[in-house]
Amino acid sequence: ALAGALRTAVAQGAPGALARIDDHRASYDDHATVHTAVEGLADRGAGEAMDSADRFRIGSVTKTFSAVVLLQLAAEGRLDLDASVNRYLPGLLPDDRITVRQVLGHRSGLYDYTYDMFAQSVAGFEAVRTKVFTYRELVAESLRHPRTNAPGAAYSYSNTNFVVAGALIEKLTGHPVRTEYEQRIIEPLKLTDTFYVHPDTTIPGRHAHGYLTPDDTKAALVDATEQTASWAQSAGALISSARDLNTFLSALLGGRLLPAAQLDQMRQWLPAGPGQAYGLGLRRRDLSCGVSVYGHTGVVQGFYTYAFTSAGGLRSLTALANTSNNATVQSTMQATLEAAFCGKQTKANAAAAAESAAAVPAGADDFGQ
Ligand code: REX
Repeated sequence: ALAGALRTAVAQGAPGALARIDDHRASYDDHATVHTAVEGLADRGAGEAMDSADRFRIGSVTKTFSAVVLLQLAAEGRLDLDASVNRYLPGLLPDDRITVRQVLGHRSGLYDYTYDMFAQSVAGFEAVRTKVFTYRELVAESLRHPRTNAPGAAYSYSNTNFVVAGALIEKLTGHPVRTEYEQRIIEPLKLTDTFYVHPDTTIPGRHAHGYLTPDDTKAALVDATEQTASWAQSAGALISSARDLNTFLSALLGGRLLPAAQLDQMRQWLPAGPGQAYGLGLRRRDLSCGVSVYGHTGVVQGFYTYAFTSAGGLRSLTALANTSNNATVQSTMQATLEAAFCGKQTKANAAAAAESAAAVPAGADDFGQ
């Protein structure tokens, strides 16, 4: 089923696709069974096939890394989630009522500046490909628009929130976000494929190229691999691999990155569309078989990422298609979640799913395995 989803994505216009499942039996110390699938090309120019170890731009999966750093700072007593952002960054936001928790849960009402920036997908991308922004410049872009809601009143997904998160990390620690990602997550988990190179434009080592689909679908794909990703920074500029994202999410949901109290805060869910909920920098997807999975999606020019794990982190899936701005491919890639966590639909597992759905009311918190 996983390979079938990747084949469909390539038939629908992605040059290539990859997926990797890490499956632990009873505990993280078990040797994981690894399943991989690949389809199509990593590099159209060189005619190089996709490899499941290829690195790529993970887009908003970066938000989960940023949230982990801030929740560790909360655990250390250096940050109060319910304090005003302006307490730490005086004058950054136009409303003192906006809290850190609202920012991490996309409930601040701060407009997403990327709507304007990428209204025209290719021209918008080329205009920022080599630009370097400060956090304050990106927040200023957002503030040209009215807020989408009063602080805390509604969920409204916005990159601006995680630009604020990056500014908070740098203010509280006195270090660039890169140092905090490295010291708190990348080095302890030995994520040797994970890099924050901003404002450098290249992906180190063997990687998939990313191909942006123009709005005029008859036009040729645009190789968008090389960019500063400065428009995204702490909201979306990390580079990683399927192996590293699986390790990261297994560690997070397995309780090895945050104390229980902060992991619980991260999993305070609010509805975010049908079958979806958002915590703090963490998405929940409720699958057709009654299983819920935890992680994030990512979209940067040329790369669609899905990275999710089971409730206790024992089974993780990362899937990538190396195109973007192609809604058909994006929804096909969602099928990798169904394939990895629900498997082929049979009468037996449909019955098990119904039983599990009856035991856990929809939308209820489901901490633990
Ligand atoms: C920017 C435009 C997309 C992409 C964006 N990405 O906001 C963030 C992210 C970092 O990953 N968010 C997604 C471009 C939603 C997530 O959380 O999964 N689109 C493209 C356009 C549209 O240019 N005109 O598809 O490459």
